[in-house]
Amino acid sequence: MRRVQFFVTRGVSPSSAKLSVRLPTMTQATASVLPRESSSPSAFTRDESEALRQLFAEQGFVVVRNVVSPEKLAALGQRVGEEFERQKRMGALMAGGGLLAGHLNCFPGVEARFAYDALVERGVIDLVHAIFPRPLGAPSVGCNFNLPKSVMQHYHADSFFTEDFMIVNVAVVDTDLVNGAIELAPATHKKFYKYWRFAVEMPYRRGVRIPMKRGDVLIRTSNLWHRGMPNRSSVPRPMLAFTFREKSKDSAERDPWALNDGKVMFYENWYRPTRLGRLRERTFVSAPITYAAYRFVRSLFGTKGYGTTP
Ligand SMILES: O=C(O)CCC(=O)C(=O)O
Ligand SMILES: [Fe+2]
Repeated sequence: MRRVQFFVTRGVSPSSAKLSVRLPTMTQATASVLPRESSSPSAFTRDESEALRQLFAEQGFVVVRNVVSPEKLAALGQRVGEEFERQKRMGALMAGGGLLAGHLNCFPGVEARFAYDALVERGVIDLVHAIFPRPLGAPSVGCNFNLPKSVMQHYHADSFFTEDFMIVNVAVVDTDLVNGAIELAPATHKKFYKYWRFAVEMPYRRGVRIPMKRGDVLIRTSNLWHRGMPNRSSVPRPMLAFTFREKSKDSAERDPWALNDGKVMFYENWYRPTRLGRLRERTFVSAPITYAAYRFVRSLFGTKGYGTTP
């Protein structure tokens, strides 16, 4: 299936001085660019918020520039990286679970709280609530930890279509085409694609890469198809991920920072750290076409083979 995974790479210009709303076309970058001065902690105006809401409805994501302190993020990235090295040395990491493909999940620890506070202060969290059609619960706190020499992920959505949620990514390092800026397929959140239909209709031909500076924010719906890209640099690429799901009546408020006693933790992403999981992961890393074909066939039958089911 990789044969048909041709994609277009386009940058996103951060140069616009004011809110620019660009709707998706074949030739333009589709990310909204909203640079904000670090000296102005104000939230969005009503007009800005409405414009971003509309843009989000159209393309399934928006980018807000320069939200979180780059200095604090640099220190956080350093700590998370050191913790990864320490756990690796001690043999404390799981076997597989994304380690072979180079895409891990992590909990960035309670020390990442300043990033969430900045999102609140700058009105990003209010915007997320304004965008989502139903009341949202407390956030979950996570992070993608992408290793040097990681491979290209297959295109996927992060949720089953009817169980969509909101994702707020914060770039912890400058992220570009070298260390693997995420690729998004704009507007693919509007339709329920099974993997085979996604492969046949090829909406990824309008795929866009989203380079981000440390402190920039990407807001996206879990229904938007996307893929993590190879990290060809020599250092890991961490990206914070705050996720917001629909508020459920019976769930008690939990402290999202209390996970693992507030300490940094690395855990599986996509592949299970089991024998079968490692087999699948090895198959994907060494023969992505075989694996994509497997997903294609699986998605033809029954309920398997959507975005998140490997
Ligand atoms: O690393 C990235 O840019 C995205 C990773 C991703 O989409 C995932 O692991 O689900
Ligand atoms: Fe994903």
